[in-house]
Amino acid sequence: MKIGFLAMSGVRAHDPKLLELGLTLPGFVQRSKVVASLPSLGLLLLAACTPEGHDLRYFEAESDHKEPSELYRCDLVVISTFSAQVFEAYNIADRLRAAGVKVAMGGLHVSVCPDEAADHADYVVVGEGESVWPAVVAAAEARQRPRIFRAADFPPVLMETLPIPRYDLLDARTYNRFTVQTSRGCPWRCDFCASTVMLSQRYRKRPIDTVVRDIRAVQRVQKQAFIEFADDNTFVDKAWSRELCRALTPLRIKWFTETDISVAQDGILLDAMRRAGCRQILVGLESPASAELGGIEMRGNIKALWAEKYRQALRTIQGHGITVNGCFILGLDTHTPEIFQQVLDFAMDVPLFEVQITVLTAFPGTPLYHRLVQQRRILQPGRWDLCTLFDVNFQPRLMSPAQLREGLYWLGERLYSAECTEIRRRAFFRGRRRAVISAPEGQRVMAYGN
Ligand code: B12
Repeated sequence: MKIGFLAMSGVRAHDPKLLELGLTLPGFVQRSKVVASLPSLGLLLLAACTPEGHDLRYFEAESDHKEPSELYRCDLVVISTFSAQVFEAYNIADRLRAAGVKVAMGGLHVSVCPDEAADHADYVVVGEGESVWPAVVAAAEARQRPRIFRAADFPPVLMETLPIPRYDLLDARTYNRFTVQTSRGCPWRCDFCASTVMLSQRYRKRPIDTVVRDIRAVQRVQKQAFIEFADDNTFVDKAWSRELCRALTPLRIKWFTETDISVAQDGILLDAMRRAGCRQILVGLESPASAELGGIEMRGNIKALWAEKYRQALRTIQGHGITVNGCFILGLDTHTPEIFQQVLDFAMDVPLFEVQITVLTAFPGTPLYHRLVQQRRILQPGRWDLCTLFDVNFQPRLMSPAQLREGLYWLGERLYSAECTEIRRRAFFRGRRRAVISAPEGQRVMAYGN
């Protein structure tokens, strides 16, 4: 069969004012532009799990109606879904099926809404794809009737046996970053999280030599690749993390990852990360003060515990020459309209090299979603296209939706202004010079601002 793997590319947002601001404020769009050119790791892994004898092609569609015409010449098209793009994906799937092409759909969204997806795809897959995928291919080859496949009915996906993603299917010139995974899941389980936890509840690390193997595969398609680890929380296990960094160092790559704030407590690890090419970590701070964070995770309560030390911890990390992209969620149940000023003050005080502000988003399948449905606080139920992290689609507890929206604009305009961005960035480079000069191997350094 000719099998087409279709990734939806680009970023999504609907709020017209935000789009307008995004055009003029580099901070809103800068990271979006960078990440928007990432290929789909999930599809490249599925391609690697495809039984021999098929002709495999990788495609991207920026939106509905932008799907390449070659897709219509495939026997089977595989579409990976996130909530924000799922209606576009359904439209494309409907057109493909009308043209006689079989369609298989999987990914985060359809894993929690399989019955909805069954109206648009021949084969819908719930959960991680690697073990179940060969059975889907066989079903399509035998032109079997539509059905829902559940990963839970197949052998568990083992981190030890993950194949090398088929980076070789990519036209490498299109991408400035490539994703590799070192782990799946996160032990803390925030109630709003709609990431890998939608597929499997367990936190699992990969054998380090297989991570190195995958990076070498990326380097074969693009020598100077920037790597983005598509992890939920890379540095949970500090001893394993130090070992990982030691293994990455000789590869001479530059990389970015997502992790929790506890890396700040391990100066040896921070040094190892820096040496291994870590350029930035993205940390979900969510809110500046402890009182706003209680109970946000279902296990650990680590954000509330760390919040008292957030400033110090962030300065320590940045003092080691690793920039932090600090993420804040606006509209938590504890947030009043004062939160916007508080986030601005916090970001400028640390100061954070990069800041990401998003609005609380109830992705289907999350505990947050169930709570808001029960409390009748979803404004437009079923509008998955508003699950962009930027569009307000719920009734905040201590402010109105309009106040939340206005606050987002207000904060974005200030935080990402040329002046504020310059202040935040300059401080990092000053602090970094000092850290590099004064940091003895493995020791914590005097951080910027102390
Ligand atoms: C890389 C990434 C992107 C890339 C995606 C590149 C691409 N084309 O796929 C880009 C930058 C384009 C992107 C965009 C967006 N993203 Co994003 N992104 C991520 C990130 C960091 C990693 C995803 C990843 O690679 N996972 C690893 C792979 C292996 O897992 P996977 O894709 O789920 O695939 C597995 C299974 O789902 C399954 N599978 C998937 N498809 C199929 C199909 C079949 C047939 C089968 C059998 C199995 C199967 O098998 C795979 C292997 O097990 C996650 C956060 C995170 N830490 O996970 C957010 C995340 C996925 N993104 C998110 C969001 C909200 C967005 C945006 C809406 C943001 C915005 N406002 O624009 C847009 C969506 C627009 C779009 N184009 O789809 C949310 C999605 C939540 C949800 N449930 O929908 C996440 C979880 C982040 C978050 N904060 O919550 N993103």
